[in-house]
Amino acid sequence: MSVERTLCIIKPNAVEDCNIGKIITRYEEEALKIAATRFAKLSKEKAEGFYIEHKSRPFFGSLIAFMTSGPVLIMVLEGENAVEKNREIMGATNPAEAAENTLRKLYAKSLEANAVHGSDSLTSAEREISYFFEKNEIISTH
Ligand code: IDP
Ligand code: MG
Repeated sequence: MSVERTLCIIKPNAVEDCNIGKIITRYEEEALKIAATRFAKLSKEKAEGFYIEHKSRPFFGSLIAFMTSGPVLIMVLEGENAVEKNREIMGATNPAEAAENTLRKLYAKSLEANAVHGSDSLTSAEREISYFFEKNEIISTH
């Protein structure tokens, strides 16, 4: 295992429901530390670029409307095996299929409003981190 960085977004439903604190606490308990963060309301263009891989999917328009519906907390998380670890902590995309005690099981409202985003590979993590943060905004925790 090695120290990795992954991109996490606390999505609008979890911000609206005041679950930011509980979600960050969970990451800290699991040894994923914040290396960069920004509170933002995404523009349509920024959200579309972020989810570009899903552009042809039927849910794309609705997903962009949801992701721009309210503020989000964007974070770079750093720690051992961070990419896979965050996917485990988040749980399955569909909260109905997410394991007990995962963030999506605990805080999702629906398949779309599923509380958190996490990069799905190291390659995605690199793209997603540089999509939101300049190098000098990321502060190594290790
Ligand atoms: P992931 O977030 O677990 O990586 P992806 O397949 O990359 O899942 O989908 C990106 C996001 O799009 C999901 O987190 C969810 O918010 C939304 N989404 C995925 N599939 C559907 C769907 O079938 N209907 C509505 N929204 C969806
Ligand atoms: Mg994904």
